[in-house]
Amino acid sequence: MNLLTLVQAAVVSVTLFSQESLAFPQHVPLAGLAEHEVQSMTPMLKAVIPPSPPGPLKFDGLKLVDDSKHPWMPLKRGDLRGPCPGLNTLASHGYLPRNGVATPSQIITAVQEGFNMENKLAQLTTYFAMIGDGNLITDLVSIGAKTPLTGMDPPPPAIVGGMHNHGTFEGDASLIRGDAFFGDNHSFNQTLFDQFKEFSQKYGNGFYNLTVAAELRFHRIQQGVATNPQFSFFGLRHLTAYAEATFPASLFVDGRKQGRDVGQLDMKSAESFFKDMRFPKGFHRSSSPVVIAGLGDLFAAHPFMPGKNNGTHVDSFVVDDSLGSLLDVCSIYTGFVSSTVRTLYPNPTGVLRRNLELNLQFLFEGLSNFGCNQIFL
Ligand code: HEM
Ligand SMILES: *[C@@H]1O[C@H](CO)[C@@H](O)[C@H](O)[C@H]1NC(C)=O
Ligand SMILES: *[C@@H]1O[C@H](CO)[C@@H](O)[C@H](O)[C@H]1NC(C)=O
Ligand SMILES: *[C@@H]1O[C@H](CO)[C@@H](O)[C@H](O)[C@H]1NC(C)=O
Ligand SMILES: CC(=O)N[C@H]1CO[C@H](CO)[C@@H](O)[C@@H]1O
Repeated sequence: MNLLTLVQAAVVSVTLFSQESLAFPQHVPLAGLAEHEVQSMTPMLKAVIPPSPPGPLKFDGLKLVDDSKHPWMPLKRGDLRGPCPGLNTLASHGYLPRNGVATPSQIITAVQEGFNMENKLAQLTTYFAMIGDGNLITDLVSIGAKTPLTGMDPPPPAIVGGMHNHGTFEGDASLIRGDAFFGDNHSFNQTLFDQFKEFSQKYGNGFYNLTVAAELRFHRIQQGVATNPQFSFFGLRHLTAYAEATFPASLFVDGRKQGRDVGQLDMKSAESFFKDMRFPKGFHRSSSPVVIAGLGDLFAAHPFMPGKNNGTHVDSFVVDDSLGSLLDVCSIYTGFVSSTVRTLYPNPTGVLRRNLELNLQFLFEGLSNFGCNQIFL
């Protein structure tokens, strides 16, 4: 994003709407801004103290979630959707605000309620995204930057930022979305979805399961190395890329499935989530809280270490685990806080600093199962 333009736009909007600070989009990320840029934006932001994240569900069993209180609705002008098919679906059913802008607490509540994602996993994932892509002063993050709607007149406004910022959480080698290098890092890509179906046919007898996930995950990495000179598979992305590949086999499978059908996602349901951002009709969430299962097996099937192509040439991949690797989740956390966060927020002061510290605390608490050493700013 062009930071200068953003700050100039901010200054113009404060001049034009001096009584209306909320005219300025409150979810614009602050990551990557210089101290003076944050300062010129701060008066336009409604500062809050971020609350502690919600705990586990009271009832965490099987439940119809495609219910009458949460009807699917098509996108309206200005609604934001992004690279996560899970969050997109939750927004289109009203488990998240339908405009796609939410607080971390709303996201944690929604992924638990709608998909039965386990509490600590939800907390960890959400705060990685919030710290990387959200507005820490207002406690808001957008699940994407731009609505994928086409053919609207006038075209929807392009708002910078949110979860399809490239390189913080969103990254290369996604299963059904292209790499940012190719110009579109967020839209559903039919060619890639056809490949998803082809792999599900070949390795899963028509269903996506963890065997398919291992093969497709590896194949998308190889495609990136071979076609994208800027291919980056590094730090947090090493963990998220493998973790996300397991989600369709766990979170997108109807919780009523039993026996051999558990962990097998049919292609009609897959298309409903990925393409239409919609629960299959009558969808029931998982019958128990979902943790990342099978991550070790997925990696072991085709171990691929973190690293990058060199920026100018394909097939120039060099291993680089200086920001950690999923072999040790704590190393990813340490790399994220001590390097990524310090680069994104070079000199946080005032409310930004207080809120960053609180968000880092919530992130760390999300890791409580891993026994990592806490890193402070
Ligand atoms: C807990 C909060 C969550 C956050 C902050 C989050 C965020 C994201 C982001 C930023 C991406 C893009 C990464 C990339 O591929 O470049 C992503 C991908 C993905 N997410 Fe989520 N997500 C969350 C929960 C969920 C849930 C509950 C599900 C499933 C029900 C889910 C399923 C997926 C899948 C399958 C992908 C990979 C898409 C692909 O490879 O094309 N996520 N998520
Ligand atoms: C979808 O992905 C394929 C394979 O990476 C690519 O060739 C194509 O240009 C992409 N399509 C769009 C519409 O971005
Ligand atoms: C995936 O499906 C294939 C074909 O039915 C099967 O051989 C394999 O064991 C399944 N893998 C898992 C993890 O369920
Ligand atoms: C990238 O790698 C290629 C060989 O794979 C090399 O010719 C090129 O000079 C390298 N570029 C940089 C910027 O290191
Ligand atoms: C940095 C990057 O590549 N991000 C791009 C993601 O996709 C949107 C929409 O195409 C672009 O505006 C961003 O520049």
